[in-house]
Amino acid sequence: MLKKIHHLGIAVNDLEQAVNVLKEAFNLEVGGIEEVPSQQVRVAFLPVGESRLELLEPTSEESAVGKFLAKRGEGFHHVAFETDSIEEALKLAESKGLRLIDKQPRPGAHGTKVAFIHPKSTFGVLVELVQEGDES
Ligand code: CMX
Repeated sequence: MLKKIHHLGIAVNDLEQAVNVLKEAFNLEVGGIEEVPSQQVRVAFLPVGESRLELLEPTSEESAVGKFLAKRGEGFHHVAFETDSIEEALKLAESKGLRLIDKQPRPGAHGTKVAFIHPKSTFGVLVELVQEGDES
C-alpha cells in the first residue's frame, strides 16, 4: 500500500539560507518554494533521486513547525510515505491502533492529499501520508 518515501521534512529557521546551503553542498536542484497558509509554513522541495527533502520555515510561532522549533530547534520533523490510497492507508493505521491527527485527508502542497499520524504512536516520528494529485 505504501509506495516509497515521498519526502523527509526538516524544520529550519531561515528557508533561503537552508536552501542555499543544501543546494550548494550536495549539488541539488530546488524544486520550488511555496507558502502553505493552512499549515502556516513556507516550504522548499529539493529532489533527491525519486524522493525529496522538504524544508519547512514557520510563518507563525503558534504553528506546528513554530512550536517544534521553539521546543527542539532545527532538525528532522517528519517522514512522508506515498500511497495510492490515502483513505485505505488511514483506515489500516487506525485499525492497528495508531493515533490519527487527520481522520480525513486534506489538501497538501502541489495538489496532493495528505494526512498526519501522531508521533506518540509511531515511536517519536511524525508520519505524513501523501497521495499524489493530477497537478503534482
Ligand atoms: N516529531 C516528533 N515529535 C513531535 C513533533 C514532531 N514533528 N512535533 C511535536 N512533537 C512532540 C512534542 O515534542 C511533544 O512531546 P513531549 O510530550 O514528549 O514533550 C508531543 O509531540 C506532543 O506535543 P503537543 O504539545 O501535545 O502537541 P503539539 O501542539 O506540539 O503538536 C503535533 C504536535 C504533532 C500534533 C502537531 O505538530 C501536528 O498536528 N502536526 C501535523 C501537522 C504538521 O506538522 N504540519 C507541518 C508540516 C506541513 C507540511 O509538510 O506542509
